Amino acid sequence: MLLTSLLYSLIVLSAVTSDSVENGRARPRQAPPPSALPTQQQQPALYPDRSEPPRRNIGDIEYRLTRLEVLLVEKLDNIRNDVRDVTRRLQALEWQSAESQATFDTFRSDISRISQQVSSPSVQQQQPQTVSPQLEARIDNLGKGLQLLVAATRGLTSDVNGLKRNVSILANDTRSFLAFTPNLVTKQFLNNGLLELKHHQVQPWSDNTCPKSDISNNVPRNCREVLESGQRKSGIYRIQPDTSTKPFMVVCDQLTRGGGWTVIQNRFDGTQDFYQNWHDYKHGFGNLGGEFWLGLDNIHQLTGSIVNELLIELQDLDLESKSAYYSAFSIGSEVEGFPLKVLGGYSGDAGDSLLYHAGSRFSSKDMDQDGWPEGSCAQAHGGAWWYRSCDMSNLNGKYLSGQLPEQYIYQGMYWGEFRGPQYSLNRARMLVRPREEVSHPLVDEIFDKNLSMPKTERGSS
Ligand SMILES: [Ca+2]
Repeated sequence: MLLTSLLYSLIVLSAVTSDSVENGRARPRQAPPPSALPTQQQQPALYPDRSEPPRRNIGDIEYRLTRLEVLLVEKLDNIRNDVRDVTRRLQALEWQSAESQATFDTFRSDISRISQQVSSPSVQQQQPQTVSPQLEARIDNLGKGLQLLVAATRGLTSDVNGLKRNVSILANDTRSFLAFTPNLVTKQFLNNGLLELKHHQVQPWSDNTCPKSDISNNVPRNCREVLESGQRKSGIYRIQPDTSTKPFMVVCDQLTRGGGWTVIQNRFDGTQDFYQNWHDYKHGFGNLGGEFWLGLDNIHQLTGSIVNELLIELQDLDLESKSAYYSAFSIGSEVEGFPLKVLGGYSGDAGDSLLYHAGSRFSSKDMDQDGWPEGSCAQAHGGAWWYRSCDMSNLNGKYLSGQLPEQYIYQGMYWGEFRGPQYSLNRARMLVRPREEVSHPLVDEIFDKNLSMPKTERGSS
């Protein structure tokens, strides 16, 4: 019965998707192959009701995703508890079995001793009348006890063997489940799908809700649109994302990796102090022609409603350059704490030192939203970042240049996987760009079945 419940747990888990919960840290996942995707029949709850407004559906899907994640964690805990329970029982049974074997051996030696006494001629001759019935009764009792013991031992042995079999089946199931896990649809993938959905929803509604950007002044929404409009030179441009109430200036990089990048952070000589307060990090600071931080509000406008990719370029004092690329990147709103809400799969040669921060809210020296209850990571490490408790990267840290004394560890503008936390880099640049349209059977299915949005309208504007 125990095994049945465990297998049931595994089956339930197979229907649930989530990031790995190992070490409490999220891991990036590649989008699964189409064959590994659950069919619509397996996950009907993910598809919102066609009659409801799309935005409410997205909220509903997000809510369900969170619930699925919670369910997964609970199920994993249950499985761990069950495995512990089975192991305990197994040990108890083995101990009982050994004890029974010992008792059995004692009985056997008792019987053989008594048998010798009975068969001994001297005993038979000396007390043939009185001893014989007592001994017979005792032998009889011992024999019965022995039979019971043998039966009990056999039962115990078969129980132990059965349990061993169950445990080995469970171990196999767990192994195959873990092997299958990477193929499941991940929460990350669904989040990307949701962001994509939001992106697509903007167009049919823009006539009513966002007429300013598209119709009145025709300002490009991001550097990618600047590039598509024929502006192929890198430089400062005016853009206005759909959700922004007014246009703002940004630096567009139209050369790197095909161009279309909006630079959100740039540091290369230390002239701009980055140890700023919340207000500055929210609105941005510095000089677009030099070192600057674009501002969390603007970064949220750029990445909050369409799927962006993130490119981080780094250089050390030996002028060795490395980069880290993340296939998806989104910053939540101020109300949410400007969290690093979405971070897609990493690639590059700098190493991944940002995934650790995924999901964390942004903290500055005067706004502690980190995961360190006893102190402020921003104050301790001299920066402002999506600190957890605390960091594996700190690109808004102090501009200290090169290898640092022990007491400055974690405080420089560092990237853990590149030169470690005791090395302050020479250059750092962060760029975002709307991603090419995501095409995936699941996303397509969500569009086709629930939005009833003609495909021809999607590519327009
Ligand atoms: Ca804290």
